[in-house]
Parts: sequence; C-alpha cells; structure tokens
Amino acid sequence: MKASAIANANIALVKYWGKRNKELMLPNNGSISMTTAGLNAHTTVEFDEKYKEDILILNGKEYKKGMEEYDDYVGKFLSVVRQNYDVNLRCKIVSNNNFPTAAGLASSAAGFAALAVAVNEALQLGLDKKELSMLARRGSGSATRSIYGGFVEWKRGSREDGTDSYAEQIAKPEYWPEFRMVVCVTTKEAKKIKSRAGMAQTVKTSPMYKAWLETVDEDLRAVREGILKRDFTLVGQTAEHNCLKMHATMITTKPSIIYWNAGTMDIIHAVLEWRDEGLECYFTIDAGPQVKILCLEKDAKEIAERVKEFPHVEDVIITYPGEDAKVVDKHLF
Ligand code: 2P0
Repeated sequence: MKASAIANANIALVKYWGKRNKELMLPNNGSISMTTAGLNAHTTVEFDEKYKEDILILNGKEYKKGMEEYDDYVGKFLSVVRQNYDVNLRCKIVSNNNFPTAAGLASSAAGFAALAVAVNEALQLGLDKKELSMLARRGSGSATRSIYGGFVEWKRGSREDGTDSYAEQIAKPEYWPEFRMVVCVTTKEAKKIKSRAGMAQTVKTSPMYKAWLETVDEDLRAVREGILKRDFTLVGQTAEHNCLKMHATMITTKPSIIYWNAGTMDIIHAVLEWRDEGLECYFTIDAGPQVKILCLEKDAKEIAERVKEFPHVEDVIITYPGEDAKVVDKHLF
C-alpha cells in the first residue's frame, strides 16, 4: 500500500489553455509537449488505516483538508481515486520537485503524473498508460502529458465523459535526442495567478480566445509533422507563434493577465536578434515569466552561456527529451 514514482515536467509546444469541463478536466483544445529530462517530481504515497486524515507534504511544507491549495488540487484528485476505485483508506503523500514550484515550470504536471503512477502501484489498480494519463488529468490537465516521455500529444477528445481525452506518445526521446530547451528562470517566486484561474478568466473575457480555438488545430498538425520529420524550423516557428497567440489571449482578458517580467522581455528580444544573426532558436513561455529557448544540441551551450549574462536571469537549465513517468524503489518516508 506504499509506492513511489518519478515523473518529469513537460513543456508545451502547442499549449493547453481553457477547459470545456472543469469537473472532468477536459480541455477546449489538444496540446503537444516535450517531456523534460531532469526537471522532475518524486512522490511517495501510502494508504493505511493508521492515517485518520489525508496529509500532503510538498517540498517540505504540510497541506491538509481545509487549505485551498490542498482542496482544489490533491484533495479533489483523491476524491476521484476514492470514487472510481472504491478506496476508503486515508493516505500520506510526500512529494518533492527539483525545480521551482508554481512559477510556470509545470510543477503540477510532474507532481500529478508522479502521484497517479504511485497511487496505481500502491493500490495495485492495474491501470495502463492511457488510463494513467486520464487519471493524472484529473489532478492537473498538463499532467496528462507527463505520463509519457519524449514528444506527447494530449487529445482534446469530443466525448462528454472524457474517455477519449488522454495522452499519446508521438515520438520516444531517442527519436530526436538533439532537441533542446534552455530553461531561463527569470524569477523563482510563485506566480500570482494560477493557470487554472487564468485560463477560466481567458475563456470568459478575452475577445481573442475565439481566434485561439480557430487556429490551434493547424498548429497541432504542423508540430506533429515537424516532430515526425525532425524539422526543427517547422516545430520552432509554430511553437513560438502558438505561445504568442496564447499570451495574446491572456493579455486581453479583463482584468489583464501579463505573466512576463523584464527578464522575459530581454530574452524574447535576444532570441529574435540571435535568429537574425543565423543562430537558430525560438522561444516559448507558459503561465509564468520563465522563457524556454528551443534549439538544437549544437547551439545549446552557446545560448546558455549568453543568457547567463543577462541581469534578470537567476538560473539556466538545459533540458532534452526525457523518459516516461515510472515507479521507483526509493521512498521519501
Ligand atoms: C500547457 N499550461 O499546455 C499550458 C501552457 C500553462 C500554459 O497546462 O487547471 O496547471 O491544473 O489543468 O495544467 C498549465 O495548466 O492547469 C498549463 P489545470 P495546468 O502546458
């Protein structure tokens, strides 16, 4: 009744932004990401009669029922587990991320993918990867994609019950090992507006959201094709454009949501300049101020060295296509 898992964060090339069903966590659009090597969550869960209530210790801090961050995320997820699999026992969860939490680096994606895998093992539910991706989805939408390594698509699906909204692997990590993302951390502070609230506000108030939905399928087609052909230009151009479209919907909500800071802007301009000089790279930005620069292995070190010199850059991490979420022996308690 005790198990541990590690799952990698993922960074979207075509973004998920907006839900069609909040309860079942169903997206308005499909999305594609790269699972990162090295940015991960390590989670241990134990179900036992000795626990009188559920307890979560995330990065050393304790959360329980009644706390908003707990009830809206892990609390909800555990209710789904209990309902779907007829579980009555309470549990303890300990989870650690090796990168800044809640700062736009997909910490909930890694966290819920690891939790889904650990729960499946602890309770011996026997779920396959597709089912695991749907379980992870109930914790956080982007977690759907972190069940698989490499390049992954989360299908929007069309059914009301969500049974066709799951992840599929487009390509394994070894299919395109030269692909790199240079993660530029421009602040380690947690963001003020969580993705969940940000996307709900966008769907409700941005006049640009309609255009987002009308064009996202073209981006999905292009990125899928670009990955399969290992066409870096096609993937990079499409990903950067898709990111800017998503941010256009955020910026035009009422009240406006602007996740970028001065460091974000510095890097955007630098990437555009470097590209003009012939250094092929593109940027993508999620619901936070960090910038991920897409490039190929041959240019990654050079780009990392350059961004380290920027005054607002606190940390630089080079990542590449990483592995599937997996069960591990090492328990955290
Ligand atoms: C993505 N993001 O595709 C997009 C791009 C942020 C910007 O998925 O409400 O934390 O838990 O489903 O998954 C962040 O949203 O939101 C996200 P919930 P989640 O990576």
